[in-house]
Amino acid sequence: MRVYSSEATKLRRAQTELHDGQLMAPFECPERVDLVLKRVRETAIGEVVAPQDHGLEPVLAVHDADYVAFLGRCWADWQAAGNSGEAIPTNWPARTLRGDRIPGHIGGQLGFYALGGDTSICPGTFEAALASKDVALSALDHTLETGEPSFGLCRPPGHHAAKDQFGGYCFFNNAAVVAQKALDTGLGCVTVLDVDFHHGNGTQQIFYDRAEVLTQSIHGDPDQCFPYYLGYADERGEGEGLGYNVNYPLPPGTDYATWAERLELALAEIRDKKAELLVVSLGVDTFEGDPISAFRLKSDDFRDMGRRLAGLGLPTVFLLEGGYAVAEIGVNAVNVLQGFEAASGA
Ligand code: OKP
Ligand code: ZN
Repeated sequence: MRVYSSEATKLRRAQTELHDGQLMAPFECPERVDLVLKRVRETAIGEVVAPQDHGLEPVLAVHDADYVAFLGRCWADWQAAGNSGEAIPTNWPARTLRGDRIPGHIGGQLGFYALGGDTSICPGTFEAALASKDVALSALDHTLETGEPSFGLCRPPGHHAAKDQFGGYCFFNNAAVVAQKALDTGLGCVTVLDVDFHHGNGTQQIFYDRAEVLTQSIHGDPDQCFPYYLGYADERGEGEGLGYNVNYPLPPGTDYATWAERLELALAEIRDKKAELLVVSLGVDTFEGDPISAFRLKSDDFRDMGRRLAGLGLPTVFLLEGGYAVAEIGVNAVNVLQGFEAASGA
């Protein structure tokens, strides 16, 4: 298996996260990259390669141009407005206000382009997000060229990022960028399977009315878990995309036996729709020790997850999403990759 990683993904080092009423040190920190990389090296799961610069075009294929431009200038504008702290949105075009105006003030723009207040923008954020999508796209290139599986050590993560909104620690939707790029190189049907604890709302939104990308997510029930306002079982896609989005919400406390039943349903759906490429949004925050999540997967369960994924026999790109039990994040992520390799005889 080929592994892609970039030092530039660590350029974002936010100081603040507004979490459950407290301003604290962010869970999504650059140390996550080093911990996964350390385990990748210990296990020699694959050669670690730096990504190629893929430019903005593949990002603009799934995100709005005004949103991308906003991310590029946000920190400078926030500073120019006289703010000393990090850029944290505090006001939104909520249901009783107008959603069709983009205010001139950076504070108003921040709320317009944010889907939550959990993700502070700081110096290096745009640069790290660019590096993260390059890691993802380079992993895709390798898998399309060789048929071998790849692992993109993406950071910041991507699955919460919508066409024109950041949040949930995500800026560019790496999995969506990769899926769209795969279609643009000639594939007919791609699937994104999101195994992160949190619903992949951004990926769902981006492909909701399209049949070329089957999007599925197994996650904490949004009735109880972030992102709260999307990820319910009755969201099945619309128009041509009807039937091409499947959500598997599960209650807090769910263990691997129950989780794996949903995984089997998702795998059957992928076979049924005849997907040609599997993109795994690989969050390992389903781990029992994760500080912000509530499933009960054990480290060995991640190996079994990899084994089941390999059963599809598809070209596969793994992209890191969440996982915040920093001591175990490397073991759990690499366990998925090892289980996959062992089962595919690669
Ligand atoms: C990012 B990823 C709930 C606050 C939710 C944001 C969680 C972002 C998760 N009290 N905070 O999917 O791992
Ligand atoms: Zn998550």
